[in-house]
Amino acid sequence: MAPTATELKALYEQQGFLTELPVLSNTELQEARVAFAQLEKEFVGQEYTQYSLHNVHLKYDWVTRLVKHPKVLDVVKAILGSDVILLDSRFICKYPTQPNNKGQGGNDITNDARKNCEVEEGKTSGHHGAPDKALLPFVAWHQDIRYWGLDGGSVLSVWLALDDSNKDNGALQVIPGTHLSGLLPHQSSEQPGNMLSVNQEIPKDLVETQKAMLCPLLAGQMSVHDGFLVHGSDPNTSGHRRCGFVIRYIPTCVYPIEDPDRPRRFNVTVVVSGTDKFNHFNSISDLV
Ligand SMILES: O=C(O)CCC(=O)C(=O)O
Repeated sequence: MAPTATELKALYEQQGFLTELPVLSNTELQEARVAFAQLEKEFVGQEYTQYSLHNVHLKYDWVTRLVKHPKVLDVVKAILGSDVILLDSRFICKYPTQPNNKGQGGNDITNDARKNCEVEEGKTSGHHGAPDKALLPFVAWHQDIRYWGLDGGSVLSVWLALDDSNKDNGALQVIPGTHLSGLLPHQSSEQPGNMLSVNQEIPKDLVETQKAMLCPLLAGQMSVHDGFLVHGSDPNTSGHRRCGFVIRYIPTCVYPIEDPDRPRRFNVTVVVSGTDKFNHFNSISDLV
């Protein structure tokens, strides 16, 4: 039996995340994967599609449908309440670094990926033709709230899988319960390959990696996590793409902090459920 909204909220508040939540039907998943493959053709080169497809829900109807998907919003509302703002969205794609002989459509290693691996190999001491893991894209341990600079509540991130996501292709990892630890210090990562926009990471001695939990997903499922939850992900060392669509939502009571070191701009906020009594953001009127 599917958990009730109250059960989902209680579990989220206890662990700081939920995982393996079903969202897309087979047809919806297929549509999304075909449409994403189209974007990969349009924006030739993985440099772009791995992290730069940012807020494209404003441009493509199929992405708009994802950020407003009833199964996504049902979970978001169960946790945040009925008045919800969509803050941001981004595709995060880790491309294969090994050949995939099975041939699985969008998951196939592309010629670009092969070329990238060869370039990396040339630079590294990787042996047996394998790229050096230390140079591959990964996501350093961090808390989303540090990046967003919000107060009065937290941000909720949805991680919606377009591909199966597992240990080998670098699924999301979380440290359960850390959403209750408050804001931890962040620094610039010294390890090359951190995909995060401002290269932030929590110093290693503050992360209890022995408590880390992998969140594998089947394509079409999502996980959700709290902005204070410590999370990250390892490189993709497999022959399969790992593409996720990350959507950030906030309750309308949340507001931006004044941070002279890094002023933030919130240009695309939009109320996706209920009403906004607070008007902390200059939200756009609606999505198409
Ligand atoms: O895609 C990943 O591996 C990390 C995603 C992430 O950091 C996030 O959703 O906040």
